[in-house]
Amino acid sequence: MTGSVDSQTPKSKLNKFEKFKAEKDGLAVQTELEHFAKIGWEAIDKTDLEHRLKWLGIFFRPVTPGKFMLRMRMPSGFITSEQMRVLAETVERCDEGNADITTRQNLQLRGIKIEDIPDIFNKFEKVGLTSVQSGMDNVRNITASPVAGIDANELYDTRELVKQVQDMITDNGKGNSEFTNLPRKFNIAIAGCPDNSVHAEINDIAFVPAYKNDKFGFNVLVGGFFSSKRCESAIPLNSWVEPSQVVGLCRAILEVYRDNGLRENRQKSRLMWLIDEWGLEKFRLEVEQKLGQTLEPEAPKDEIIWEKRDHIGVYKQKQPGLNYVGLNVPVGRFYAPDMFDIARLAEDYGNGEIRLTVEQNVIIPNIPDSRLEAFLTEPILEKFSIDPEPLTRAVVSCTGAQFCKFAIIETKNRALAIAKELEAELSIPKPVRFHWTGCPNSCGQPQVAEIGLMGTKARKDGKAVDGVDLYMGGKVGKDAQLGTCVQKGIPCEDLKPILRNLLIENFAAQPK
Ligand code: SRM
Ligand code: SF4
Repeated sequence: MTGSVDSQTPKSKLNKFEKFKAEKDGLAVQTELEHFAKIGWEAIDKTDLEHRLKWLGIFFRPVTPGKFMLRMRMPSGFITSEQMRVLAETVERCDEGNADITTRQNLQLRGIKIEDIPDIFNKFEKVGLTSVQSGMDNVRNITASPVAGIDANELYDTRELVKQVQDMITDNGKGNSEFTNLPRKFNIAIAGCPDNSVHAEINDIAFVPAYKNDKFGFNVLVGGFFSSKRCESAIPLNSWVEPSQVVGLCRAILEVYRDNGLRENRQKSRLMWLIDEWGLEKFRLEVEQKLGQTLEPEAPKDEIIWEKRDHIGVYKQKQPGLNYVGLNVPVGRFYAPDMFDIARLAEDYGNGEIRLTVEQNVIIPNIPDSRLEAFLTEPILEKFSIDPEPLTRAVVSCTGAQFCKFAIIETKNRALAIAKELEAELSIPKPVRFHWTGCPNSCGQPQVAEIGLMGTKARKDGKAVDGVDLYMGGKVGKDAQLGTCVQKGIPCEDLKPILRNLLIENFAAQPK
């Protein structure tokens, strides 16, 4: 069955998204781009404009009508200097253009005009970039260790595997209608390192490293997700696979989900809801049937034995004489000159590779020992520090009200400003993972943070004001667990003293 709606849900019960997908597949707008560019955004059919274009990674932004967002695909967060330059040129030609590193190791460009899209896509194709299937009911950017292939401690270099999974899902970036009508969005992560640098636990499918009889493979976790109604950690599928089985297993799980996932209520459509309805055993059996083979029945102990690293600073690579340097990009925000500069650094000092992290930072690898000193004197390191203050270092923020219509509050500027104010008042002995998200969709993952803030409306002096719910206790890396909401409805203007006390009482901060 290709891109089909499950047979159990009667047509009358399908939600409006299912109805418009059944009328015309999202990917169909691929052949209409030239036409859209000619007629301009105001004349585009509303469903095509607001929804179907997202199948190509083109997001209409009601907050900035006419200025679109382009969400790329960057498997493992890898990008070359040549690709970065093309993205920089794209942003440069936009009015107030910028780009954000996302919480899935990816880039989103802003300020794009629909009339420029055909030309932009031609340029993307020439350098091997794609934005296909990056929004709506598709598989999102596939995350993996940002230091795959260069990390002295990695257990498996996941780069090729991640690329193969993306190529399978997108038909090598061309778009693949087999997987463009899932019941909902879908996240995949593949970890090859001992520190779980991908937040495996919050993905619909996660592969985590594990040895069986001295052979390397992955334990498989399924069903992790965040939504405004429910947040769940992924659960073990109780199976172990060899690397060569990963692509096939992803395909089998996606097919089972596509053909059987719940399509009535979008709040109950993510993979975990199907697992709940069926039970894990039936789910596993259905996956085995698609796969045409049984899965190894027991998962060994996994190899996630480290605390999570943030990769900021200078590190020796497994290749003798080479180093990688992680730069802190505050809240992931780039402008065109930053992107050109990062591309130049990657070429002048490394081999042109650039890598992005789920903490919204950037890594330049392959810098020889002999070039390191010169690299560290580059002016851009004043903006993107290799040794930032402890809160700035660990701030992650979703897009928020500047560009997102779901946002209840502004996040990025607020997150940075408050981090800086607290750093001015306190000596904080080590980084505190500090995540901000503008609404309960949790794109900024407050549940994985030590201190997480979720935008809400609060009441102050009888008035509705910008506020946050406070999350604490998120643990990442070894024994990862989700944090929970500990205080609701704090007016943003009252937040600083609360955070100050928390940092003193729970994180050994000292007043300066
Ligand atoms: Fe997200 C919807 C931004 C990671 C859960 N997310 C949105 C939209 C597309 C809504 C919209 O159309 O405005 C946001 C676009 C705003 C904009 O203009 O930038 C948006 N999500 C983001 C990004 C850019 C946040 C960031 O600043 O880094 C991240 C893009 C990742 C990427 O490269 O693809 C992003 N979103 C996440 C994550 C985190 C993750 O994957 O680790 C989550 C929670 C994990 C999960 O999905 O299970 C997340 N986003 C959502 C949801 C809730 C999903 C649900 O099942 O209910 C929505 C709303 C929806 O899909 O209906 C959403
Ligand atoms: Fe928008 Fe909410 Fe996601 Fe932030 S968490 S990007 S405000 S949908």
